[in-house]
Amino acid sequence: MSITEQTLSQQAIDLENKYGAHNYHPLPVVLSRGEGVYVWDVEGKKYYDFLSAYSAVNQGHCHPKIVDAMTKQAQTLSLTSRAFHNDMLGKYEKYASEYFNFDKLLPMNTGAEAVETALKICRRWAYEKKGIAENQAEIIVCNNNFHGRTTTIISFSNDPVARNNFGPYTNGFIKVAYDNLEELEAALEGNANVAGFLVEPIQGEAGVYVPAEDYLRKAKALCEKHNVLFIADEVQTGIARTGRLLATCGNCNCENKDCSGTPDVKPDILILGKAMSGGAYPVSAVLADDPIMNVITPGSHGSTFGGNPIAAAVAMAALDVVNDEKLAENAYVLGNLFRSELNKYIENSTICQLVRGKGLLNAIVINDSEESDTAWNICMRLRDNGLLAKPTHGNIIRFAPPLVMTEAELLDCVLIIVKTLKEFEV
Ligand code: IF1
Repeated sequence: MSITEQTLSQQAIDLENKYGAHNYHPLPVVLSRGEGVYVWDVEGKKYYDFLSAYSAVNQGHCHPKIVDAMTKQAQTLSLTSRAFHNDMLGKYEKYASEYFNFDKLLPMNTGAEAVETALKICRRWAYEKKGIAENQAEIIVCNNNFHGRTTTIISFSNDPVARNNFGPYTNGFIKVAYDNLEELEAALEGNANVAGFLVEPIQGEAGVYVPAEDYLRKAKALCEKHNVLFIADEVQTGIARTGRLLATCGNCNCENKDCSGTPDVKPDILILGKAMSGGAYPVSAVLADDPIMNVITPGSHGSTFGGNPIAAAVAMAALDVVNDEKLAENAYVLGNLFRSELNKYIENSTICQLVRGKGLLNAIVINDSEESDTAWNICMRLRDNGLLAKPTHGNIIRFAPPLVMTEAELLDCVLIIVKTLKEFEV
């Protein structure tokens, strides 16, 4: 790397530091191009992307079909607001509703907005359908959840970094332990004011925590028993990431061999974001059947950009790619390969304790305290060795490559990861 090239990266970092709010602590790498599973920095160095923009880029960077749909629509009609109809929205709503097997879709832009939308739908349903008294509705959430950054959503977070000094907080939430049916049942039992249960099928931010095999199905059954809406936040787990179209898999149209034996869980409200657009554009959505979605009436909810023609065109292309390229199946096969290959190394490793995950949403646990900087240092070395990943919660490193990866590429990545971990063995 020459001195002038070095300044390119540093210049970009300095600009962000001086003029940007300091709400992130990025790995020091400045990217300027992406294609498929690869990204390049401003110095031209090529990396495997093992974050995929937090699972937004499942279809790979700059997928030509998605880029093509986006540019064509951008040249035709970009935004009308919902004050008028546009000729793309209905097509997209039909396409996505059928794709995920729900009656209706409500379009938003970011994941947090979609979560907020689901909470509002749930509360309305509680008052207008379930008959809960005004302002008494409660929604059960899980400890260590991550659902976004709005004031209401952080109100039910227990992460002090996300929450502190942003009060006063929104009321009406009950916390239970994740992957714990007894606590869920206790919270439902004898409380007629519970309207919903909001859950991540796999907790991402908590460190890719996969619940017991029957947790979601039994949690859904408990919700049904108590007339409570089961709300699945699949912003991160959805769209083929975990080896199935959805981690809850209400209407699985992927072609996994293992799906037949696995019970389906159809959420009452499904929340999607991120990979709905393959990372090309902010597209999120809430899906539900008519008896629930129809509580939303004109003027009660909306968004200037939600359901705009570009978003509609992009999302249809992005969902097409998931089917055309069998991404759920690829994530399933490569995920199993990834964990089994890493486990061969972990058996005799002192630095890495464990790999866990589903499909291509995985994490390794580094054998050091949560406060140590070992995981960060490993990510810096992975970067030097051509692979980009980021620690979550101190000693955990998340691995979530684009789902368009080939087996040969995945094995190459395993070599890089193992080689890097070896440099940290004590
Ligand atoms: C950031 C984590 C991932 C999400 C679920 C809603 C949202 C997210 C299950 C909100 C967002 C992000 C946002 C990102 C970090 C990130 C993340 F590390 F925090 F946990 F993906 F793993 N529901 N997840 O995971 O979606 O409003 O951001 O579109 O930088 O905060 P959003």
